[in-house]
Amino acid sequence: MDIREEFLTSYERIRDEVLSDLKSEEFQLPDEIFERVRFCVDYNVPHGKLNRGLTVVEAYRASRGGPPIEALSETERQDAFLLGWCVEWLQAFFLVADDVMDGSKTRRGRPCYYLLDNIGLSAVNDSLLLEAHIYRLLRNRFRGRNEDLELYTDLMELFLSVTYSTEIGQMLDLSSSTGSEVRLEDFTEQNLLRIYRLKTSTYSFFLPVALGMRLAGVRNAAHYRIAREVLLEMGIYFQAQDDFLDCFGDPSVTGKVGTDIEERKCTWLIVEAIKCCTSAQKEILRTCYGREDAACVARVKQLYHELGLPQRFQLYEQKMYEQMQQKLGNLDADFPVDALNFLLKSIYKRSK
Ligand code: GPP
Ligand code: MG
Ligand code: MG
Ligand code: MG
Repeated sequence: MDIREEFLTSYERIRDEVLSDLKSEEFQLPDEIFERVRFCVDYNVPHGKLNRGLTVVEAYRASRGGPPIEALSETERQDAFLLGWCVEWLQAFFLVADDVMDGSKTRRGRPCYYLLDNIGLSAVNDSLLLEAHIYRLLRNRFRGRNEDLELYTDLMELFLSVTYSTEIGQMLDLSSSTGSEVRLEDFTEQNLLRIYRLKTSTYSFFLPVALGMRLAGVRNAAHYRIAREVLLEMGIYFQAQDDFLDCFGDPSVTGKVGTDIEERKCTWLIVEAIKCCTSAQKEILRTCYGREDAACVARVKQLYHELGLPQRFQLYEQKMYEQMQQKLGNLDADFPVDALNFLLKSIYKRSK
């Protein structure tokens, strides 16, 4: 079994650990509600690409000097898998809530959770439940571990602080959609990078690697600082791809239909368009960007084509990839470099 398969196999046991809590004296849940929690978890947690979860495992292995997975003890493996799934749970929490906020229709090739019959806005509470599961799992597994007394609080601290960054990032992401008029002057590179760093890079890139490092016992603050710097940059590249795919990706591959133009989001594409458009083209953007109208959306996409954005994106992607490779090449050997390479490879030229 390879690591991905083994990681996937560990899912049901971890889910049952969360659910068994609900059968205890404390909750005494009726079967119907219990089944609903199970449905929420099964619908939202295990169907992604699993890059974030697997990165925890890879970062743990690399921080331990790169032993093959079979050389780790059962406890070591299960701890790394559990933390990997906690990141997937965090992702599920964010995506359920994000799809409500972005008015999205599909996710991972299926209807968004909030659009299912009998779910609706109770998806908001379900997203909060998914978040709470993370802290139940961490407590069950790590509280009071004698061989590393600070492990539990360090792990909680990481999840809490990263969640806070993401929520602030989401607030910035949503802020361009408010008001009746589009504010093209807000679509600057500086704003874009701040949104990317906060809403995506921190939880998708820094968190999985930091968890793996911490589980392996890395305590040197400078190591986390340097890893953070490289990882935040990788996340910027990743979110630029996400923005590109929102407009130009194939929904049958990405599993989601884009809403960024209608939702008036600050994206890589709009920032790039504003950098290179004429004042006449800018007027088209002022009239058409951020409108819930198919003809306006089509006009914006056409303009993106006229400005050669798909080609510009290819150049950007190549430049970022080379820059990242160089940065990884310059890292000290005692960094989890293999895990960072794994991450970079898994996102380079991605189509989903
Ligand atoms: C990605 O934005 C960012 C998130 C999913 C973080 C959401 C944060 C919350 C606090 C809810 P996106 O909207 O571009 O993602 P997608 O394209 O997958 O909808
Ligand atoms: Mg969003
Ligand atoms: Mg979204
Ligand atoms: Mg997106």
